[in-house]
Amino acid sequence: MAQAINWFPGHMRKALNETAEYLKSVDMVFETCDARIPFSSRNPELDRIVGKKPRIIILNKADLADPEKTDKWVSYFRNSGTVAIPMTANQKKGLDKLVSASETLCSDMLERARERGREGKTVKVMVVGVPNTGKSTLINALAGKKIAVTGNKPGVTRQAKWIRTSGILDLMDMPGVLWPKIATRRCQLVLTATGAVKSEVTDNVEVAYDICNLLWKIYPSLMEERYCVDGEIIEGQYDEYERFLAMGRKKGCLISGGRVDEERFARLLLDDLRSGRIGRITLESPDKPEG
Ligand SMILES: Nc1nc2c(ncn2[C@@H]2O[C@H](COP(=O)(O)OP(=O)(O)OP(=O)(O)O)[C@@H](O)[C@H]2O)c(=O)[nH]1
Ligand SMILES: [Mg+2]
Repeated sequence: MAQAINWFPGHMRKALNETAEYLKSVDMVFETCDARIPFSSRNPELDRIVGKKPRIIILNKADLADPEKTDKWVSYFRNSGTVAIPMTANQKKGLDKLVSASETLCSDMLERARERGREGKTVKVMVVGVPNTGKSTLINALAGKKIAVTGNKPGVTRQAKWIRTSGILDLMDMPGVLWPKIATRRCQLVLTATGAVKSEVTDNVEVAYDICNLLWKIYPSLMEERYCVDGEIIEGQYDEYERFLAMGRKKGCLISGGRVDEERFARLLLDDLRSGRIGRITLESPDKPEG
């Protein structure tokens, strides 16, 4: 990305400090990540802070991800000793599995509480993760009502907030956080393209162009289907920039003189990707996490 992006604004540092502080008073952590990028959407700073506290990884937005790769990620996490559950929080899919996995993970604690006569002991869960991965949506789904504010952009939740459910879980909604040094350009790209970074601070054309090239490598047939109805744009026939322009032309993103409106096409492509119109895609595999 050409311009300098502050990946870690002040409110995220504050939220990360609060995570460390509040962690002491919770029993368990739900860490949401984006099922399309389970590697890049896990925050190493959060991982360090959460440490050995019982946690469940939630592969959210599973409806947008490639199901075969999601299965591979679940096995990968299982083999490394962590429970991971695919979820589509906005359709309430995966909730039962999550609740029963939480009960299993906290069964000793609940048993000890029962022995001491505390039948109604709840499990206190802190919900953390990078921005826009569906933390607040998940909490609303578990609570069965819209209490937490949600939104189709990163940075919606700004303050920690406890939300009770009618079941055994009490949930703390946390603001989404990134980390100061996002090591690779690829990681920056996929976080931006999937919507974890504010689009106002990024260059849409640059992000769309780079993600477009990546998608052509990983999912050529989905790209061909969505953008080249008559098979005119075939990989190899154009160089990458010509292909990008040809796709824009095909979608009718033109300005006077017949030139391609790159900004308009970039927004269209990013919107297609974020809303699943290209198809179910996962940009990272456990055996090759960085693609
Ligand atoms: N397709 C899809 N969209 C989802 C899913 N879960 C949440 N969303 C959408 O993702 C967007 C972000 O959801 P939020 O719950 O606000 O995300 P958040 O993690 O709380 O975001 P911050 O508070 O900004 O960190 C909203 O538009 C939700 O409707 C899902 O499983 N699938
Ligand atoms: Mg939120």
